[in-house]
Amino acid sequence: MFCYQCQETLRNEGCVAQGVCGKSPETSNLQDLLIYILKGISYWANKARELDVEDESIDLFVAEGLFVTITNVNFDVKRIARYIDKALDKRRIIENKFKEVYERKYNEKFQEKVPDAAVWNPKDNNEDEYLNKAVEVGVLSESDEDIRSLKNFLVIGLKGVAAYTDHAYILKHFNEDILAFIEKALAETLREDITVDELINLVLKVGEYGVNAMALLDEANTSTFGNPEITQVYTGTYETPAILVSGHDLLDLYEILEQTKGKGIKVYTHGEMLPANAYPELKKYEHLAGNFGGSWWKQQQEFEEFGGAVVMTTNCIQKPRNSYKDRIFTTGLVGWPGVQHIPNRKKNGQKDFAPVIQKALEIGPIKKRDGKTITIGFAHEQTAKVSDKIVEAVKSGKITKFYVMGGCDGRNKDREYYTNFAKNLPKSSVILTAGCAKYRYNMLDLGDIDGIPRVIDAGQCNDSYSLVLTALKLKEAFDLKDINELPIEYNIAWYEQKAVTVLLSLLYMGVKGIRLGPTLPAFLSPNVLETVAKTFDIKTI
Ligand code: FSO
Ligand code: SF4
Repeated sequence: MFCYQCQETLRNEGCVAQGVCGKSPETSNLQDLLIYILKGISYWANKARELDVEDESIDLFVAEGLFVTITNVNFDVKRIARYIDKALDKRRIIENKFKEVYERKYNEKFQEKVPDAAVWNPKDNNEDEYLNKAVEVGVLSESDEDIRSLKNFLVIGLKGVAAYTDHAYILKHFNEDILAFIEKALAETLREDITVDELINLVLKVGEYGVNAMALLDEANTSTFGNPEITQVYTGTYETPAILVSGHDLLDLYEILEQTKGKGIKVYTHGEMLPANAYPELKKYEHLAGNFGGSWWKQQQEFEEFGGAVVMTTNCIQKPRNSYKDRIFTTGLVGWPGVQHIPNRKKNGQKDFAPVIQKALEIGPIKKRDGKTITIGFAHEQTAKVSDKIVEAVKSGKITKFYVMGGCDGRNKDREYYTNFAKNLPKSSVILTAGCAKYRYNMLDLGDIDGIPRVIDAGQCNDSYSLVLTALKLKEAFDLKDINELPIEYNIAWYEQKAVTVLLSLLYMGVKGIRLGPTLPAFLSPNVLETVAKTFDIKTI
């Protein structure tokens, strides 16, 4: 295996024998092969699109396949192997569709030279063959360091676009253009003659589609669950049966809330699900009782302590301890070998969370714990409502600076920097945050400025889109030409690939001078890093 897609990669070089995240070499290699076949699907899907043939279910499958390979989503070798089976089927379907139309149109067979990813097939679909092929097609199979770096930068950025788009599709909000771009970019990585400049342009284009994907998801979330409202969230627990829901999938939480109505169960959010408490159509459920715990990397201890049933809806799952292995469930694209999985919804139906509910009732009341209350819900609509107040506070000098501190949290010791940074900011500054990075400072009691909290929490990492809208509104309010003239500094923490997409989206919006930490991505070769740093004035922490 060789994997260097996340911030915790070994020695900031690459995981080679076992992932720091817990990924086994088999899982890692099969994920490489899955991506390879997704590129093959994309090759045919692009060709087909040129002849006006489209199959949105295949395009969506490509996005899902990428999502499966994001850090801490799926560790289950068997499930990844089944995704590869499916990918080969899908590839066959789109290849045949394309060839049929081609032959009809040109009256001859399609005879171009086709890349291996578009034609490779195992002899009898067995996992050993998959594993043998996988070692040929991993990250290091590209020999040129800069091309390798850029191709991986591209695929990593696409993973975030794919995840956000998939979330929106689950809520029935569609944008075929985004899926087409994902496939176009993936297919380009198969071109042997692709240049550094072409790849750089594609990487930057990911930022544009990152913004589109986040906008699509924002529309999907807000039109389904309403616009987030400023909300006080309790962080303690009550003595009742309980379910803790982690990850990013709001529809899963909604269905759990529906199915637990009147059953005496309280439902709590964890990690990136915290922002759900601010959506009107979710907060209306009285048994949505608050948030328990912090960011993903504390889950082993927190899930153990929690005591009730736990559902992981997306990333970031860690190896479940034996103490809670029988009361944790995965759903959607998440997988851990041996952990009970709640299957997907059937057409127009809900997922069946009965096994989770049964488990929560079987366990009975969890321990009562006291907790503090935190303020959330500052997505763009709410922030716009108080924008006059904010502008006023800036004009009068009560607010001197904004710090955008979104992104991810992680285990790295150096991340204490973010807590200290937040603590030591002048009292006249305001932090704008989104993503699980917020857990480094959202319980610090940093106070408020004339009623404006000093930590403005827009939501999940994808709600960084909200922060960008807020910045654009401020630019308008102050009648500035350039977003970089605002009194805003960007200090972004990254861990997994969605944060890379967010970073590229900020660059696309024209933001310069971003600080990125706690370390710079290992997948950037020295030359690529120099180019990106120079062009966008990216700095370290
Ligand atoms: Fe965090 Fe994990 Fe939202 Fe990520 S829970 S690290 S960027 O998956 O998605 O912020
Ligand atoms: Fe290593 Fe991160 Fe890859 Fe896991 S996802 S194997 S920790 S680089």
